[in-house]
Amino acid sequence: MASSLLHAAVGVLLSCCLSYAVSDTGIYCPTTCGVADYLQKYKPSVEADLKYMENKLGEIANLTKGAQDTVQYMRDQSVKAQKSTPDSYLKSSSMLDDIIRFEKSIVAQEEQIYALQGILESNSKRMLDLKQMSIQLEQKCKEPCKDTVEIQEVKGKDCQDVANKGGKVSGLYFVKPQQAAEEFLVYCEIDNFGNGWTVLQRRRDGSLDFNKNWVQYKNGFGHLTPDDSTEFWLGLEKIHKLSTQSSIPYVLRMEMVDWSGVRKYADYSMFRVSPEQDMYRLTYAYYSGGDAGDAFDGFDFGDDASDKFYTSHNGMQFSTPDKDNDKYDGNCAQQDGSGWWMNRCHAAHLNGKYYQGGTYTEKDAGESGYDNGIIWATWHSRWYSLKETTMKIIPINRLTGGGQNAGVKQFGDI
Ligand SMILES: [Ca+2]
Repeated sequence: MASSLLHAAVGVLLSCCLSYAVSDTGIYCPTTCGVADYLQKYKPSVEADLKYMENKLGEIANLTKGAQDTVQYMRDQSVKAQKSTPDSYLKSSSMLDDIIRFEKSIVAQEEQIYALQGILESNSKRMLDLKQMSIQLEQKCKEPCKDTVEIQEVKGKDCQDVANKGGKVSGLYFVKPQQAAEEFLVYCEIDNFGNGWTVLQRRRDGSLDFNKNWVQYKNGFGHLTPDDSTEFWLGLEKIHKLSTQSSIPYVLRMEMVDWSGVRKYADYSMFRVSPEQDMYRLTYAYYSGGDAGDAFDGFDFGDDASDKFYTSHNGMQFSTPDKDNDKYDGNCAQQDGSGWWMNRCHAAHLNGKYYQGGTYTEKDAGESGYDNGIIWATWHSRWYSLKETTMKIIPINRLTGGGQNAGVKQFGDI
């Protein structure tokens, strides 16, 4: 018990958290400091266990000592008896039998004593190991506690606010939108011009499965890292709180990289996501620029005259495999295995399935056979899945007067 707890504790302590999980419940995984606190909390009970074991070992040692004394006493008595017994009596067979039996029992007792001594030694060794581990842990816990994941100290209501308040580097920051009950962690992309982008979504390498349910899309999933190396969906509730907090509207920028390394973007002004009662509906005023084309406005795939109308996204509610809010008889999100502002179904789909290499087929798309990749139809075909994406927002006034280009340059740093 004591040893297994200690082993586990050492293991946890040494494998520190390198990133923050955006979990279903919105709880982040513990930091190194958190683990240290946990160890401190359980230290007294572990020490009590150790003390208890030490006492028990002491008792065993005493018992063994007692047995040794008894054997010694019996040996002494035997010698004495041999010396004081007349020869005639020794010849008596019954007396000899007694002595032989007596000697045998001494041998048996000695064997038991050896066995006990063996156990005692191995227990003492274990005790020593435990004590050493305990000392190691104590020293570790006395070291000044520093989180492995670096979180910047500046806070704000979004990343632009953070940048305005002196946040100079990209990384993890706590933000608290005006209507939010609690602050939460975000990745802020801050460039040399003082632009502070709040990142909502990140695809990099397909390491994160985007086939999630309503609650997961609501609360967010994946991991945030200070070096922006991991995939995540920040969560609709946070996106709603961020995008609707200010009288200054936001621009949503979709940044994408294809498998040839080409980077393109599309900007949408006055981006907002409505509250959950309205199923986190997407609205924006207009496509305000970019070289990736306006896929959010739908795309004429050539299948049907109404293609463009039914693949536009402005005004759509959010759908997940378990919550169908789309304009289709079936369930787009279920067919595609993703959450998105589905129409019937899409021309832009950045939460789609990750396909290594980009090109995929109806067969690859599985049972439904529909295009379910990471799609931006005004740039690449719907049977081409993009390599990297970023969805991020910034107050609209930052993009007037050259800020826009600065943002694109910043993207080149990845
Ligand atoms: Ca439907």
